[in-house]
Amino acid sequence: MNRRPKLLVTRRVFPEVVERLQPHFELEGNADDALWPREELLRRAADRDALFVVGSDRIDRELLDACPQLKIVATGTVGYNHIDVAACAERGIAVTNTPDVLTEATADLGWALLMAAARRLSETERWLREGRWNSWAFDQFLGADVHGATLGIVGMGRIGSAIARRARGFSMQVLYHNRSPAPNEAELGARRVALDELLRSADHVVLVVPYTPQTHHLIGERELAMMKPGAVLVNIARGGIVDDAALAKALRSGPIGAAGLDVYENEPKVNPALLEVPNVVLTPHIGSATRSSRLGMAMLAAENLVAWAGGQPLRTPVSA
Ligand code: 8YV
Repeated sequence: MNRRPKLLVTRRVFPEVVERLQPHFELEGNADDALWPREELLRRAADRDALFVVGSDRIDRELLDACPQLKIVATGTVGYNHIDVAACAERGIAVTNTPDVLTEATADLGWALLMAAARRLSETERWLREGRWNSWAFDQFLGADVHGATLGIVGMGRIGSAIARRARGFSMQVLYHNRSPAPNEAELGARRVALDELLRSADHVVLVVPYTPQTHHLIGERELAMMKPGAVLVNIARGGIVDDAALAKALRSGPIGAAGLDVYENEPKVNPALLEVPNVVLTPHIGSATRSSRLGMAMLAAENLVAWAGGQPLRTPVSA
């Protein structure tokens, strides 16, 4: 290619990331961070060699058909369930993601949600702000212990491992469910069990598996019914792994005690039934939202694109 390749960056990115990309590409960005309707994305992407996308951009066969020149899709996220990787591979289109740079920040948020849900932080703060705090009582707002409890981690990848490491500081037993044994299980002091056993034995459960057809509604009515009385469920992975309607029901009728959610089935819409239950802490998909982490993600996507433009090996390719 004699000309600079054409790149579309679908969302506003940090100025230093634009600077990194600019010399290598004919760049179209989205400085206003406008939410483009699907047709606009298809239209803007149509003549592009490269795309820098995020989780809300669906990269499917329809989009690929509309982009005959496309050679690389770099997503500024670690999850890539929004990309049809097999369809990209068939067409020789490379795909890259952003592992590692968000691991610790996302594990921190998982931990924050666990603590907040177990100790009823959102619920009690709302109550305090409403001016309802008149007296103290021994049995007021009793929550669940986190320290010394058994933690169940579903998905023992990078983020699962980072959560398990934190659990040691809270003297917790760690169970995990994963397709294959984690190579670091001895170091983490974690024991691999079947999902049903994990749900029955863990005091608290954190979900960190990728979203795939196999993990769709992995946690539904049946699984929620198996959980321990008062247990906390945290989802920092993807909406759709939990059946949100079933969860809202279980939060009302038990046995689980509370939940902490960062992701939802129809993001950014939240199931109204979840908004009505007091014992759930809700955050708007902020797992990776620290400056260092988000800058790291955007820069890693840019580094992949620059490597591609220079004919160098990709930094973090995704394989079909
Ligand atoms: C992103 C995430 O913030 O990287 C991922 O897969 O879920 C988050 O870190 C989000 O996907 C932005 O689209």
